[in-house]
Amino acid sequence: MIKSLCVVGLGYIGLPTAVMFANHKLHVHGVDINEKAVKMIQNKQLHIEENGLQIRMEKAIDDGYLTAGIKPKKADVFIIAVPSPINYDKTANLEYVRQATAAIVPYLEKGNLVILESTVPPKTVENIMLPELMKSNLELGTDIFVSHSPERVIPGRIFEELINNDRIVGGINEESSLKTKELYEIFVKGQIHLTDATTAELVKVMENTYRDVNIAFANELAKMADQLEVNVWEAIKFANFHPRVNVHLPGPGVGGHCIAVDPWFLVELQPDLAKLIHLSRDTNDGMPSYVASQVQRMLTEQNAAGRNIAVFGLAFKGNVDDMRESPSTDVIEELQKLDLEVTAYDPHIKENLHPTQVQDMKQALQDADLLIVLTNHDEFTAMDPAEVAGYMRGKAVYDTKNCLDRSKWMDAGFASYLLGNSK
Ligand code: SAJ
Repeated sequence: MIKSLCVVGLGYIGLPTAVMFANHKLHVHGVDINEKAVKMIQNKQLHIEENGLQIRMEKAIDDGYLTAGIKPKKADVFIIAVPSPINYDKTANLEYVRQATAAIVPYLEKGNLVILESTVPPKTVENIMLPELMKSNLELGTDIFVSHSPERVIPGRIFEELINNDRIVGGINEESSLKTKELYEIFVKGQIHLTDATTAELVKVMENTYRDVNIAFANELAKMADQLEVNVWEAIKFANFHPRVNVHLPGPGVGGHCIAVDPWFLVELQPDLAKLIHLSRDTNDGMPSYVASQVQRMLTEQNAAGRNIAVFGLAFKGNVDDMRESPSTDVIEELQKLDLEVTAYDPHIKENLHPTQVQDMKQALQDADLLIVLTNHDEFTAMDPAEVAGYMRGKAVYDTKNCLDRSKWMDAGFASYLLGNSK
């Protein structure tokens, strides 16, 4: 019977997972090296935003099922949910995973289960975790059990997806898989599929890579459609009516800490084989420069009075407050390389996290010769073109997410451009 849990890493995945188990009456101790985050949690404050997290965390703490600290404690089960980013040279940084594994070794006892939830390159459990766990002098697979069960939730809907998504469990042996399944069955309503650790590692990375390759395909089609003067959004919509076709959507690039990162794990592991994957990464990473070159073309076409660009959208996708790996940062850099003057605005990023950022929409639009929309926030879709026109110098708008109603903008006198439609 599992009674206690130690969760290492209290970020976007670890904290909701810890809270979820605590809400199901398991005694959970959460651990993080970030002392400020730990203090905040101890005071029932959140250091990350997630729907439903505040109320669930308060209940877990008030009921006495959740504690937080900077050091692990003995428990029946250890879950590791730490970051696994890429370095500047696109190689995997597995230091957090190694350090978190090393940190729990002194607390391990016979019968314990250790689960890695972080997304990692195939063979990480085998090559990084197991050598650390062996230092406990406990027999792997008989004294202690080990598995990889990658998180697959989307920020904003974490609790819903934690409960309802299917889960992959890859143990180092069958007993490890079965014990992990028993744990997640406490709250998971989706199916739990059992496999080995390396397969589970590949499955998770494969899912995000599938999306990246598919988006690269859509981006390539968008560039082709620009030249063909076809509306790619309409073409994709029609193609997707076919029962076996699911083309994703183009955009100014791919952001976030998952889809723009995980394919590199495969490229690093098998560079001679992961050719399509590498090309897709390069295609998506090339979108900011393509978008900037289009802006340049539009300014010339419009005989623009100046070179001021209002950039709307700094978050990596619509309706989130997360700027990690956002393509907007790259678009701005590319615009600046063309000697364009950028003022950026994002109603979801409430602190100025970018040097070009202002908090006021009117200020961002002041004297702008062109407005470019990079993120499909609801606030942008709802903008009134007549009001926007009142603040700008030029009347040109470039929508890279197909989130504006073009006829409304044209009625308000705008030259309305759309990525993947040339015009
Ligand atoms: N994007 C496009 N075109 C599309 C879809 C997305 O350009 O058709 C862009 C978005 O604008 C954004 C980026 O891709 O910049 C990534 O956004 P996303 O919504 O596709 O994914 P994430 O990064 O928020 O979450 C993904 C999810 N993975 C899959 O859907 C396969 C999530 O389930 C994972 O748990 C998460 O990665 C993770 O943690 O790995």
